[in-house]
Amino acid sequence: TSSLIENWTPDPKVLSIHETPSWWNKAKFGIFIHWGIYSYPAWAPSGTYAEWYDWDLHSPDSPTWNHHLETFGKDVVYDNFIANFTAAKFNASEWVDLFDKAGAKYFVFVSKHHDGFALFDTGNTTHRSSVHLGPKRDFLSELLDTAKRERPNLHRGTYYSLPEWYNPDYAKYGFGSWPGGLAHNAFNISELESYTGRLAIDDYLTDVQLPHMLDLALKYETEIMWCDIGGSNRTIEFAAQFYDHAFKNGRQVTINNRCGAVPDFDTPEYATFGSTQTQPWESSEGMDPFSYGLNLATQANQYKNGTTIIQTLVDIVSKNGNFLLDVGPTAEGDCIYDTEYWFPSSQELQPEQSIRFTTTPKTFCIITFSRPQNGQVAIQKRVPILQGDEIRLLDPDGKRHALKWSVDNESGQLIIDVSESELASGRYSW
Ligand code: FUL
Repeated sequence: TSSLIENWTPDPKVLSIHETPSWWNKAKFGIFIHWGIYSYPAWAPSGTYAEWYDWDLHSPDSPTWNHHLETFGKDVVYDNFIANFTAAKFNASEWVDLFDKAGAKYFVFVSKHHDGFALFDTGNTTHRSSVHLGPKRDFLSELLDTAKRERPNLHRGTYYSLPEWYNPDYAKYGFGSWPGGLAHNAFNISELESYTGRLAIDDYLTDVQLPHMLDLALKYETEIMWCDIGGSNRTIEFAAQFYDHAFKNGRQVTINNRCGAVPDFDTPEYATFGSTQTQPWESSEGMDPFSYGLNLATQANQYKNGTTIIQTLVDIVSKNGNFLLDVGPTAEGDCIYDTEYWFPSSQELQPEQSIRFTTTPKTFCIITFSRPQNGQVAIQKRVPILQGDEIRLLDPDGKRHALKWSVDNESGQLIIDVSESELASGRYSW
């Protein structure tokens, strides 16, 4: 693939030929981790992101503002929560073990969100990090080193927010309605005073953003640069060095579409496409109905259950996408990894039946979301099954059951008889 080209130059035309590596195309399922200062207050009104706590705190009389006053009082500012972010129980081995058991092939760790608090060593660009403040630990290196050592097949990615909401050094690049450090918080305490860990620098892009991104790529050796927001950036310079370094070290890496330039893949958020896409894409969402960061206001029964998660994964994979889930579910099945989407897609065939298809060079996979009625699975249109092919039930324990099947000559409908299978006996739960 294009990842194998050497001598990348900071030229958008050259960089635009880069594409997602084959490991990423095959991986299908990843875990996204939103974790930071916001994990302590961990609160948002239903339907909004809890990792936006500090933003919502700047909106007088908002639900978050009122919640904050009642819970913590007006003298507590967001940066006071750095002391509460102790991460005392963090154990990188347990995390990578859980990702692996959940069936994930990669993970994306939020290394710095819009609040500007980094979970990696920001050296002397800023001291607003978990290495300089609070727990005094480099969580990114703990996680990536452990994954490299203990789960070498698990690919490692980093989310990085290009802008920072309240960093005064970002102000001149102000992005949309983002104040870039000019705002005061809801209690009228100057963020200039409370933006802990900021050092004197000349230019945010040159002295903070680009060095951070290069550190993530060259020192921490991230395999996915998952930027957020875009806006002003030095991504062209970054990408050339990122790809060159990876090539020299025999690795294949990728960047998403939020770095402001030269994207490899799209990133719909809490959303999926209605049909197959020929461009690579990855949909992300939390297990929470509408938050990536932990939201204590969400009830346990509101979280997505295993069935929903697996059906979302199957739906996305059948349309040529990857699924990046914000916490760890259990997922099984070898009709997911290393597969390709089948064109024409399942959706154009039988939306009402909730049947999805994926393929490998040797196998055509038919996945149904609901228990077959009358002991039969009926596929309305022609699918690539030929006389002499065997259709088998895929069993999570690895056993294989051959099923009887026939094709109606006139309609071309494929009828699979599942009446004598474990599928009909109810051993599978839906
Ligand atoms: C968005 C952010 O604003 C959200 O908080 C979250 O990180 C999501 C993945 O990207 O743009």
